[in-house]
Amino acid sequence: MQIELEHISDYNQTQLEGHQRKLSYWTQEVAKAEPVIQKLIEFQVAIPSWALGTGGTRFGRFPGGGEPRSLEEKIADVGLLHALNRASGAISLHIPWDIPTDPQAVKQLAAQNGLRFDAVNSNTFQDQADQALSYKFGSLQHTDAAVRQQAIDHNIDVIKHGVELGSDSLTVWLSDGSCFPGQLNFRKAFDRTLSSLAEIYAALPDDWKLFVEYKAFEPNFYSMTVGDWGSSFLFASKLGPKAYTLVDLGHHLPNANIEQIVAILLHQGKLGGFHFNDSKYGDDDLTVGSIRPYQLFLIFTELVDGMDARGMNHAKDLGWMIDASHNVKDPLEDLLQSVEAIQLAYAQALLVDREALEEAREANDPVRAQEILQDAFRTDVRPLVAEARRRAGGSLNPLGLYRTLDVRQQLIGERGAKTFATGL
Ligand code: AOS
Ligand code: ZN
Ligand code: ZN
Ligand code: ZN
Repeated sequence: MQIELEHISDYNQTQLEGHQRKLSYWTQEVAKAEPVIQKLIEFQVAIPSWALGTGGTRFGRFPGGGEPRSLEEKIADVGLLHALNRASGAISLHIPWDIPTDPQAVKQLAAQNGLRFDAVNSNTFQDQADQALSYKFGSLQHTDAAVRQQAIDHNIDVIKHGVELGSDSLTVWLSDGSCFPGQLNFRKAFDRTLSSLAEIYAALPDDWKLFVEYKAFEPNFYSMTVGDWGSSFLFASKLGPKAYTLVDLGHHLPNANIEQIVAILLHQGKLGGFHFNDSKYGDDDLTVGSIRPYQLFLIFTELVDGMDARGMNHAKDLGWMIDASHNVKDPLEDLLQSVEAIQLAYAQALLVDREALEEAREANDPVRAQEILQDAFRTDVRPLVAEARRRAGGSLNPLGLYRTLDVRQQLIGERGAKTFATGL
């Protein structure tokens, strides 16, 4: 299945009149609209290789068919997304689920699809068939030095795979922790994790970054060794300048003020990247923006403000990635929705009148401050996002074209109705 340029242009032609009508408001506001459109065109969100299939839940899995069966097919899927929205130009791989047999060929395939390789992810939360020692009681924190060494070696191997593909960052997410009070010596677990991470850090190429991802709970439900931004920040600070905290939106205790966390990390130069998703209760799986779009907007407002304050490039200086899992939706449709939600929040954040906001803050005027933020949040920026896509060569309505072309049915025809994508 390929999405041809003429598919895009024919479909866009059918949408053009309506699009231009919606865009006409912005033709009066060109000074505001143009910079937003330009920034949107540059902004790319990486797709994780493990989100292309139906992961299901621990209770069951209801595969939708036509899922990618190999790394090549995963790249092809991300290529489809990128052809539709021109905003998914990167893929994040997971080792060992995605070990390339022929890295050169894989690199070439990605390039043909207009994709680059985002952060590579290690896996010490499962035991692999050929593995000597078990991670049942942790990996980098383990009481047994041999288990720690095995996990360190794995991470170094992941870096090597990443180097071959042209990736420039490693994300370490650890399931390490404990299930019951008393099980773990917190101080020893911290020290062991730190010294293991230091060995991985030492193996990083000069231009690489190490992202330390935190998670409040799951799969360990009593304690997680990298359980919050504080511990991640500590690890990253002690490791050195190439280590950063990675924020996964779904990894906080309920109602955490994520925008404040983001603001402080960014202010300290220690925010490295993002895993976008949404959650209602304690999950980390739902479509971005499906539950708390205002929170997403507030986070982006801090991101834009904090990055500008540090002179950072929005498109390049942080790792932007989706991390979600699918149960009842077509994963590709869900990912299109997630990317769009991210773009909308980003565009709205770009519209915030930050000068006026700062004045309201200095004048202790919370009403005015709230009005300024909500004014941006309540602006319909969908025409701007669509226009950015159109100018970049994508579809005015990616989901609409995906359905018009019956992409899933085509993939089922090519790959079969019963497919199993490796991953969560
Ligand atoms: C787990 O909850 C984390 O979000 C990880 O970032 C990710 O889902 C995992 O590494 C995928 O294997
Ligand atoms: Zn390997
Ligand atoms: Zn994550
Ligand atoms: Zn997660």
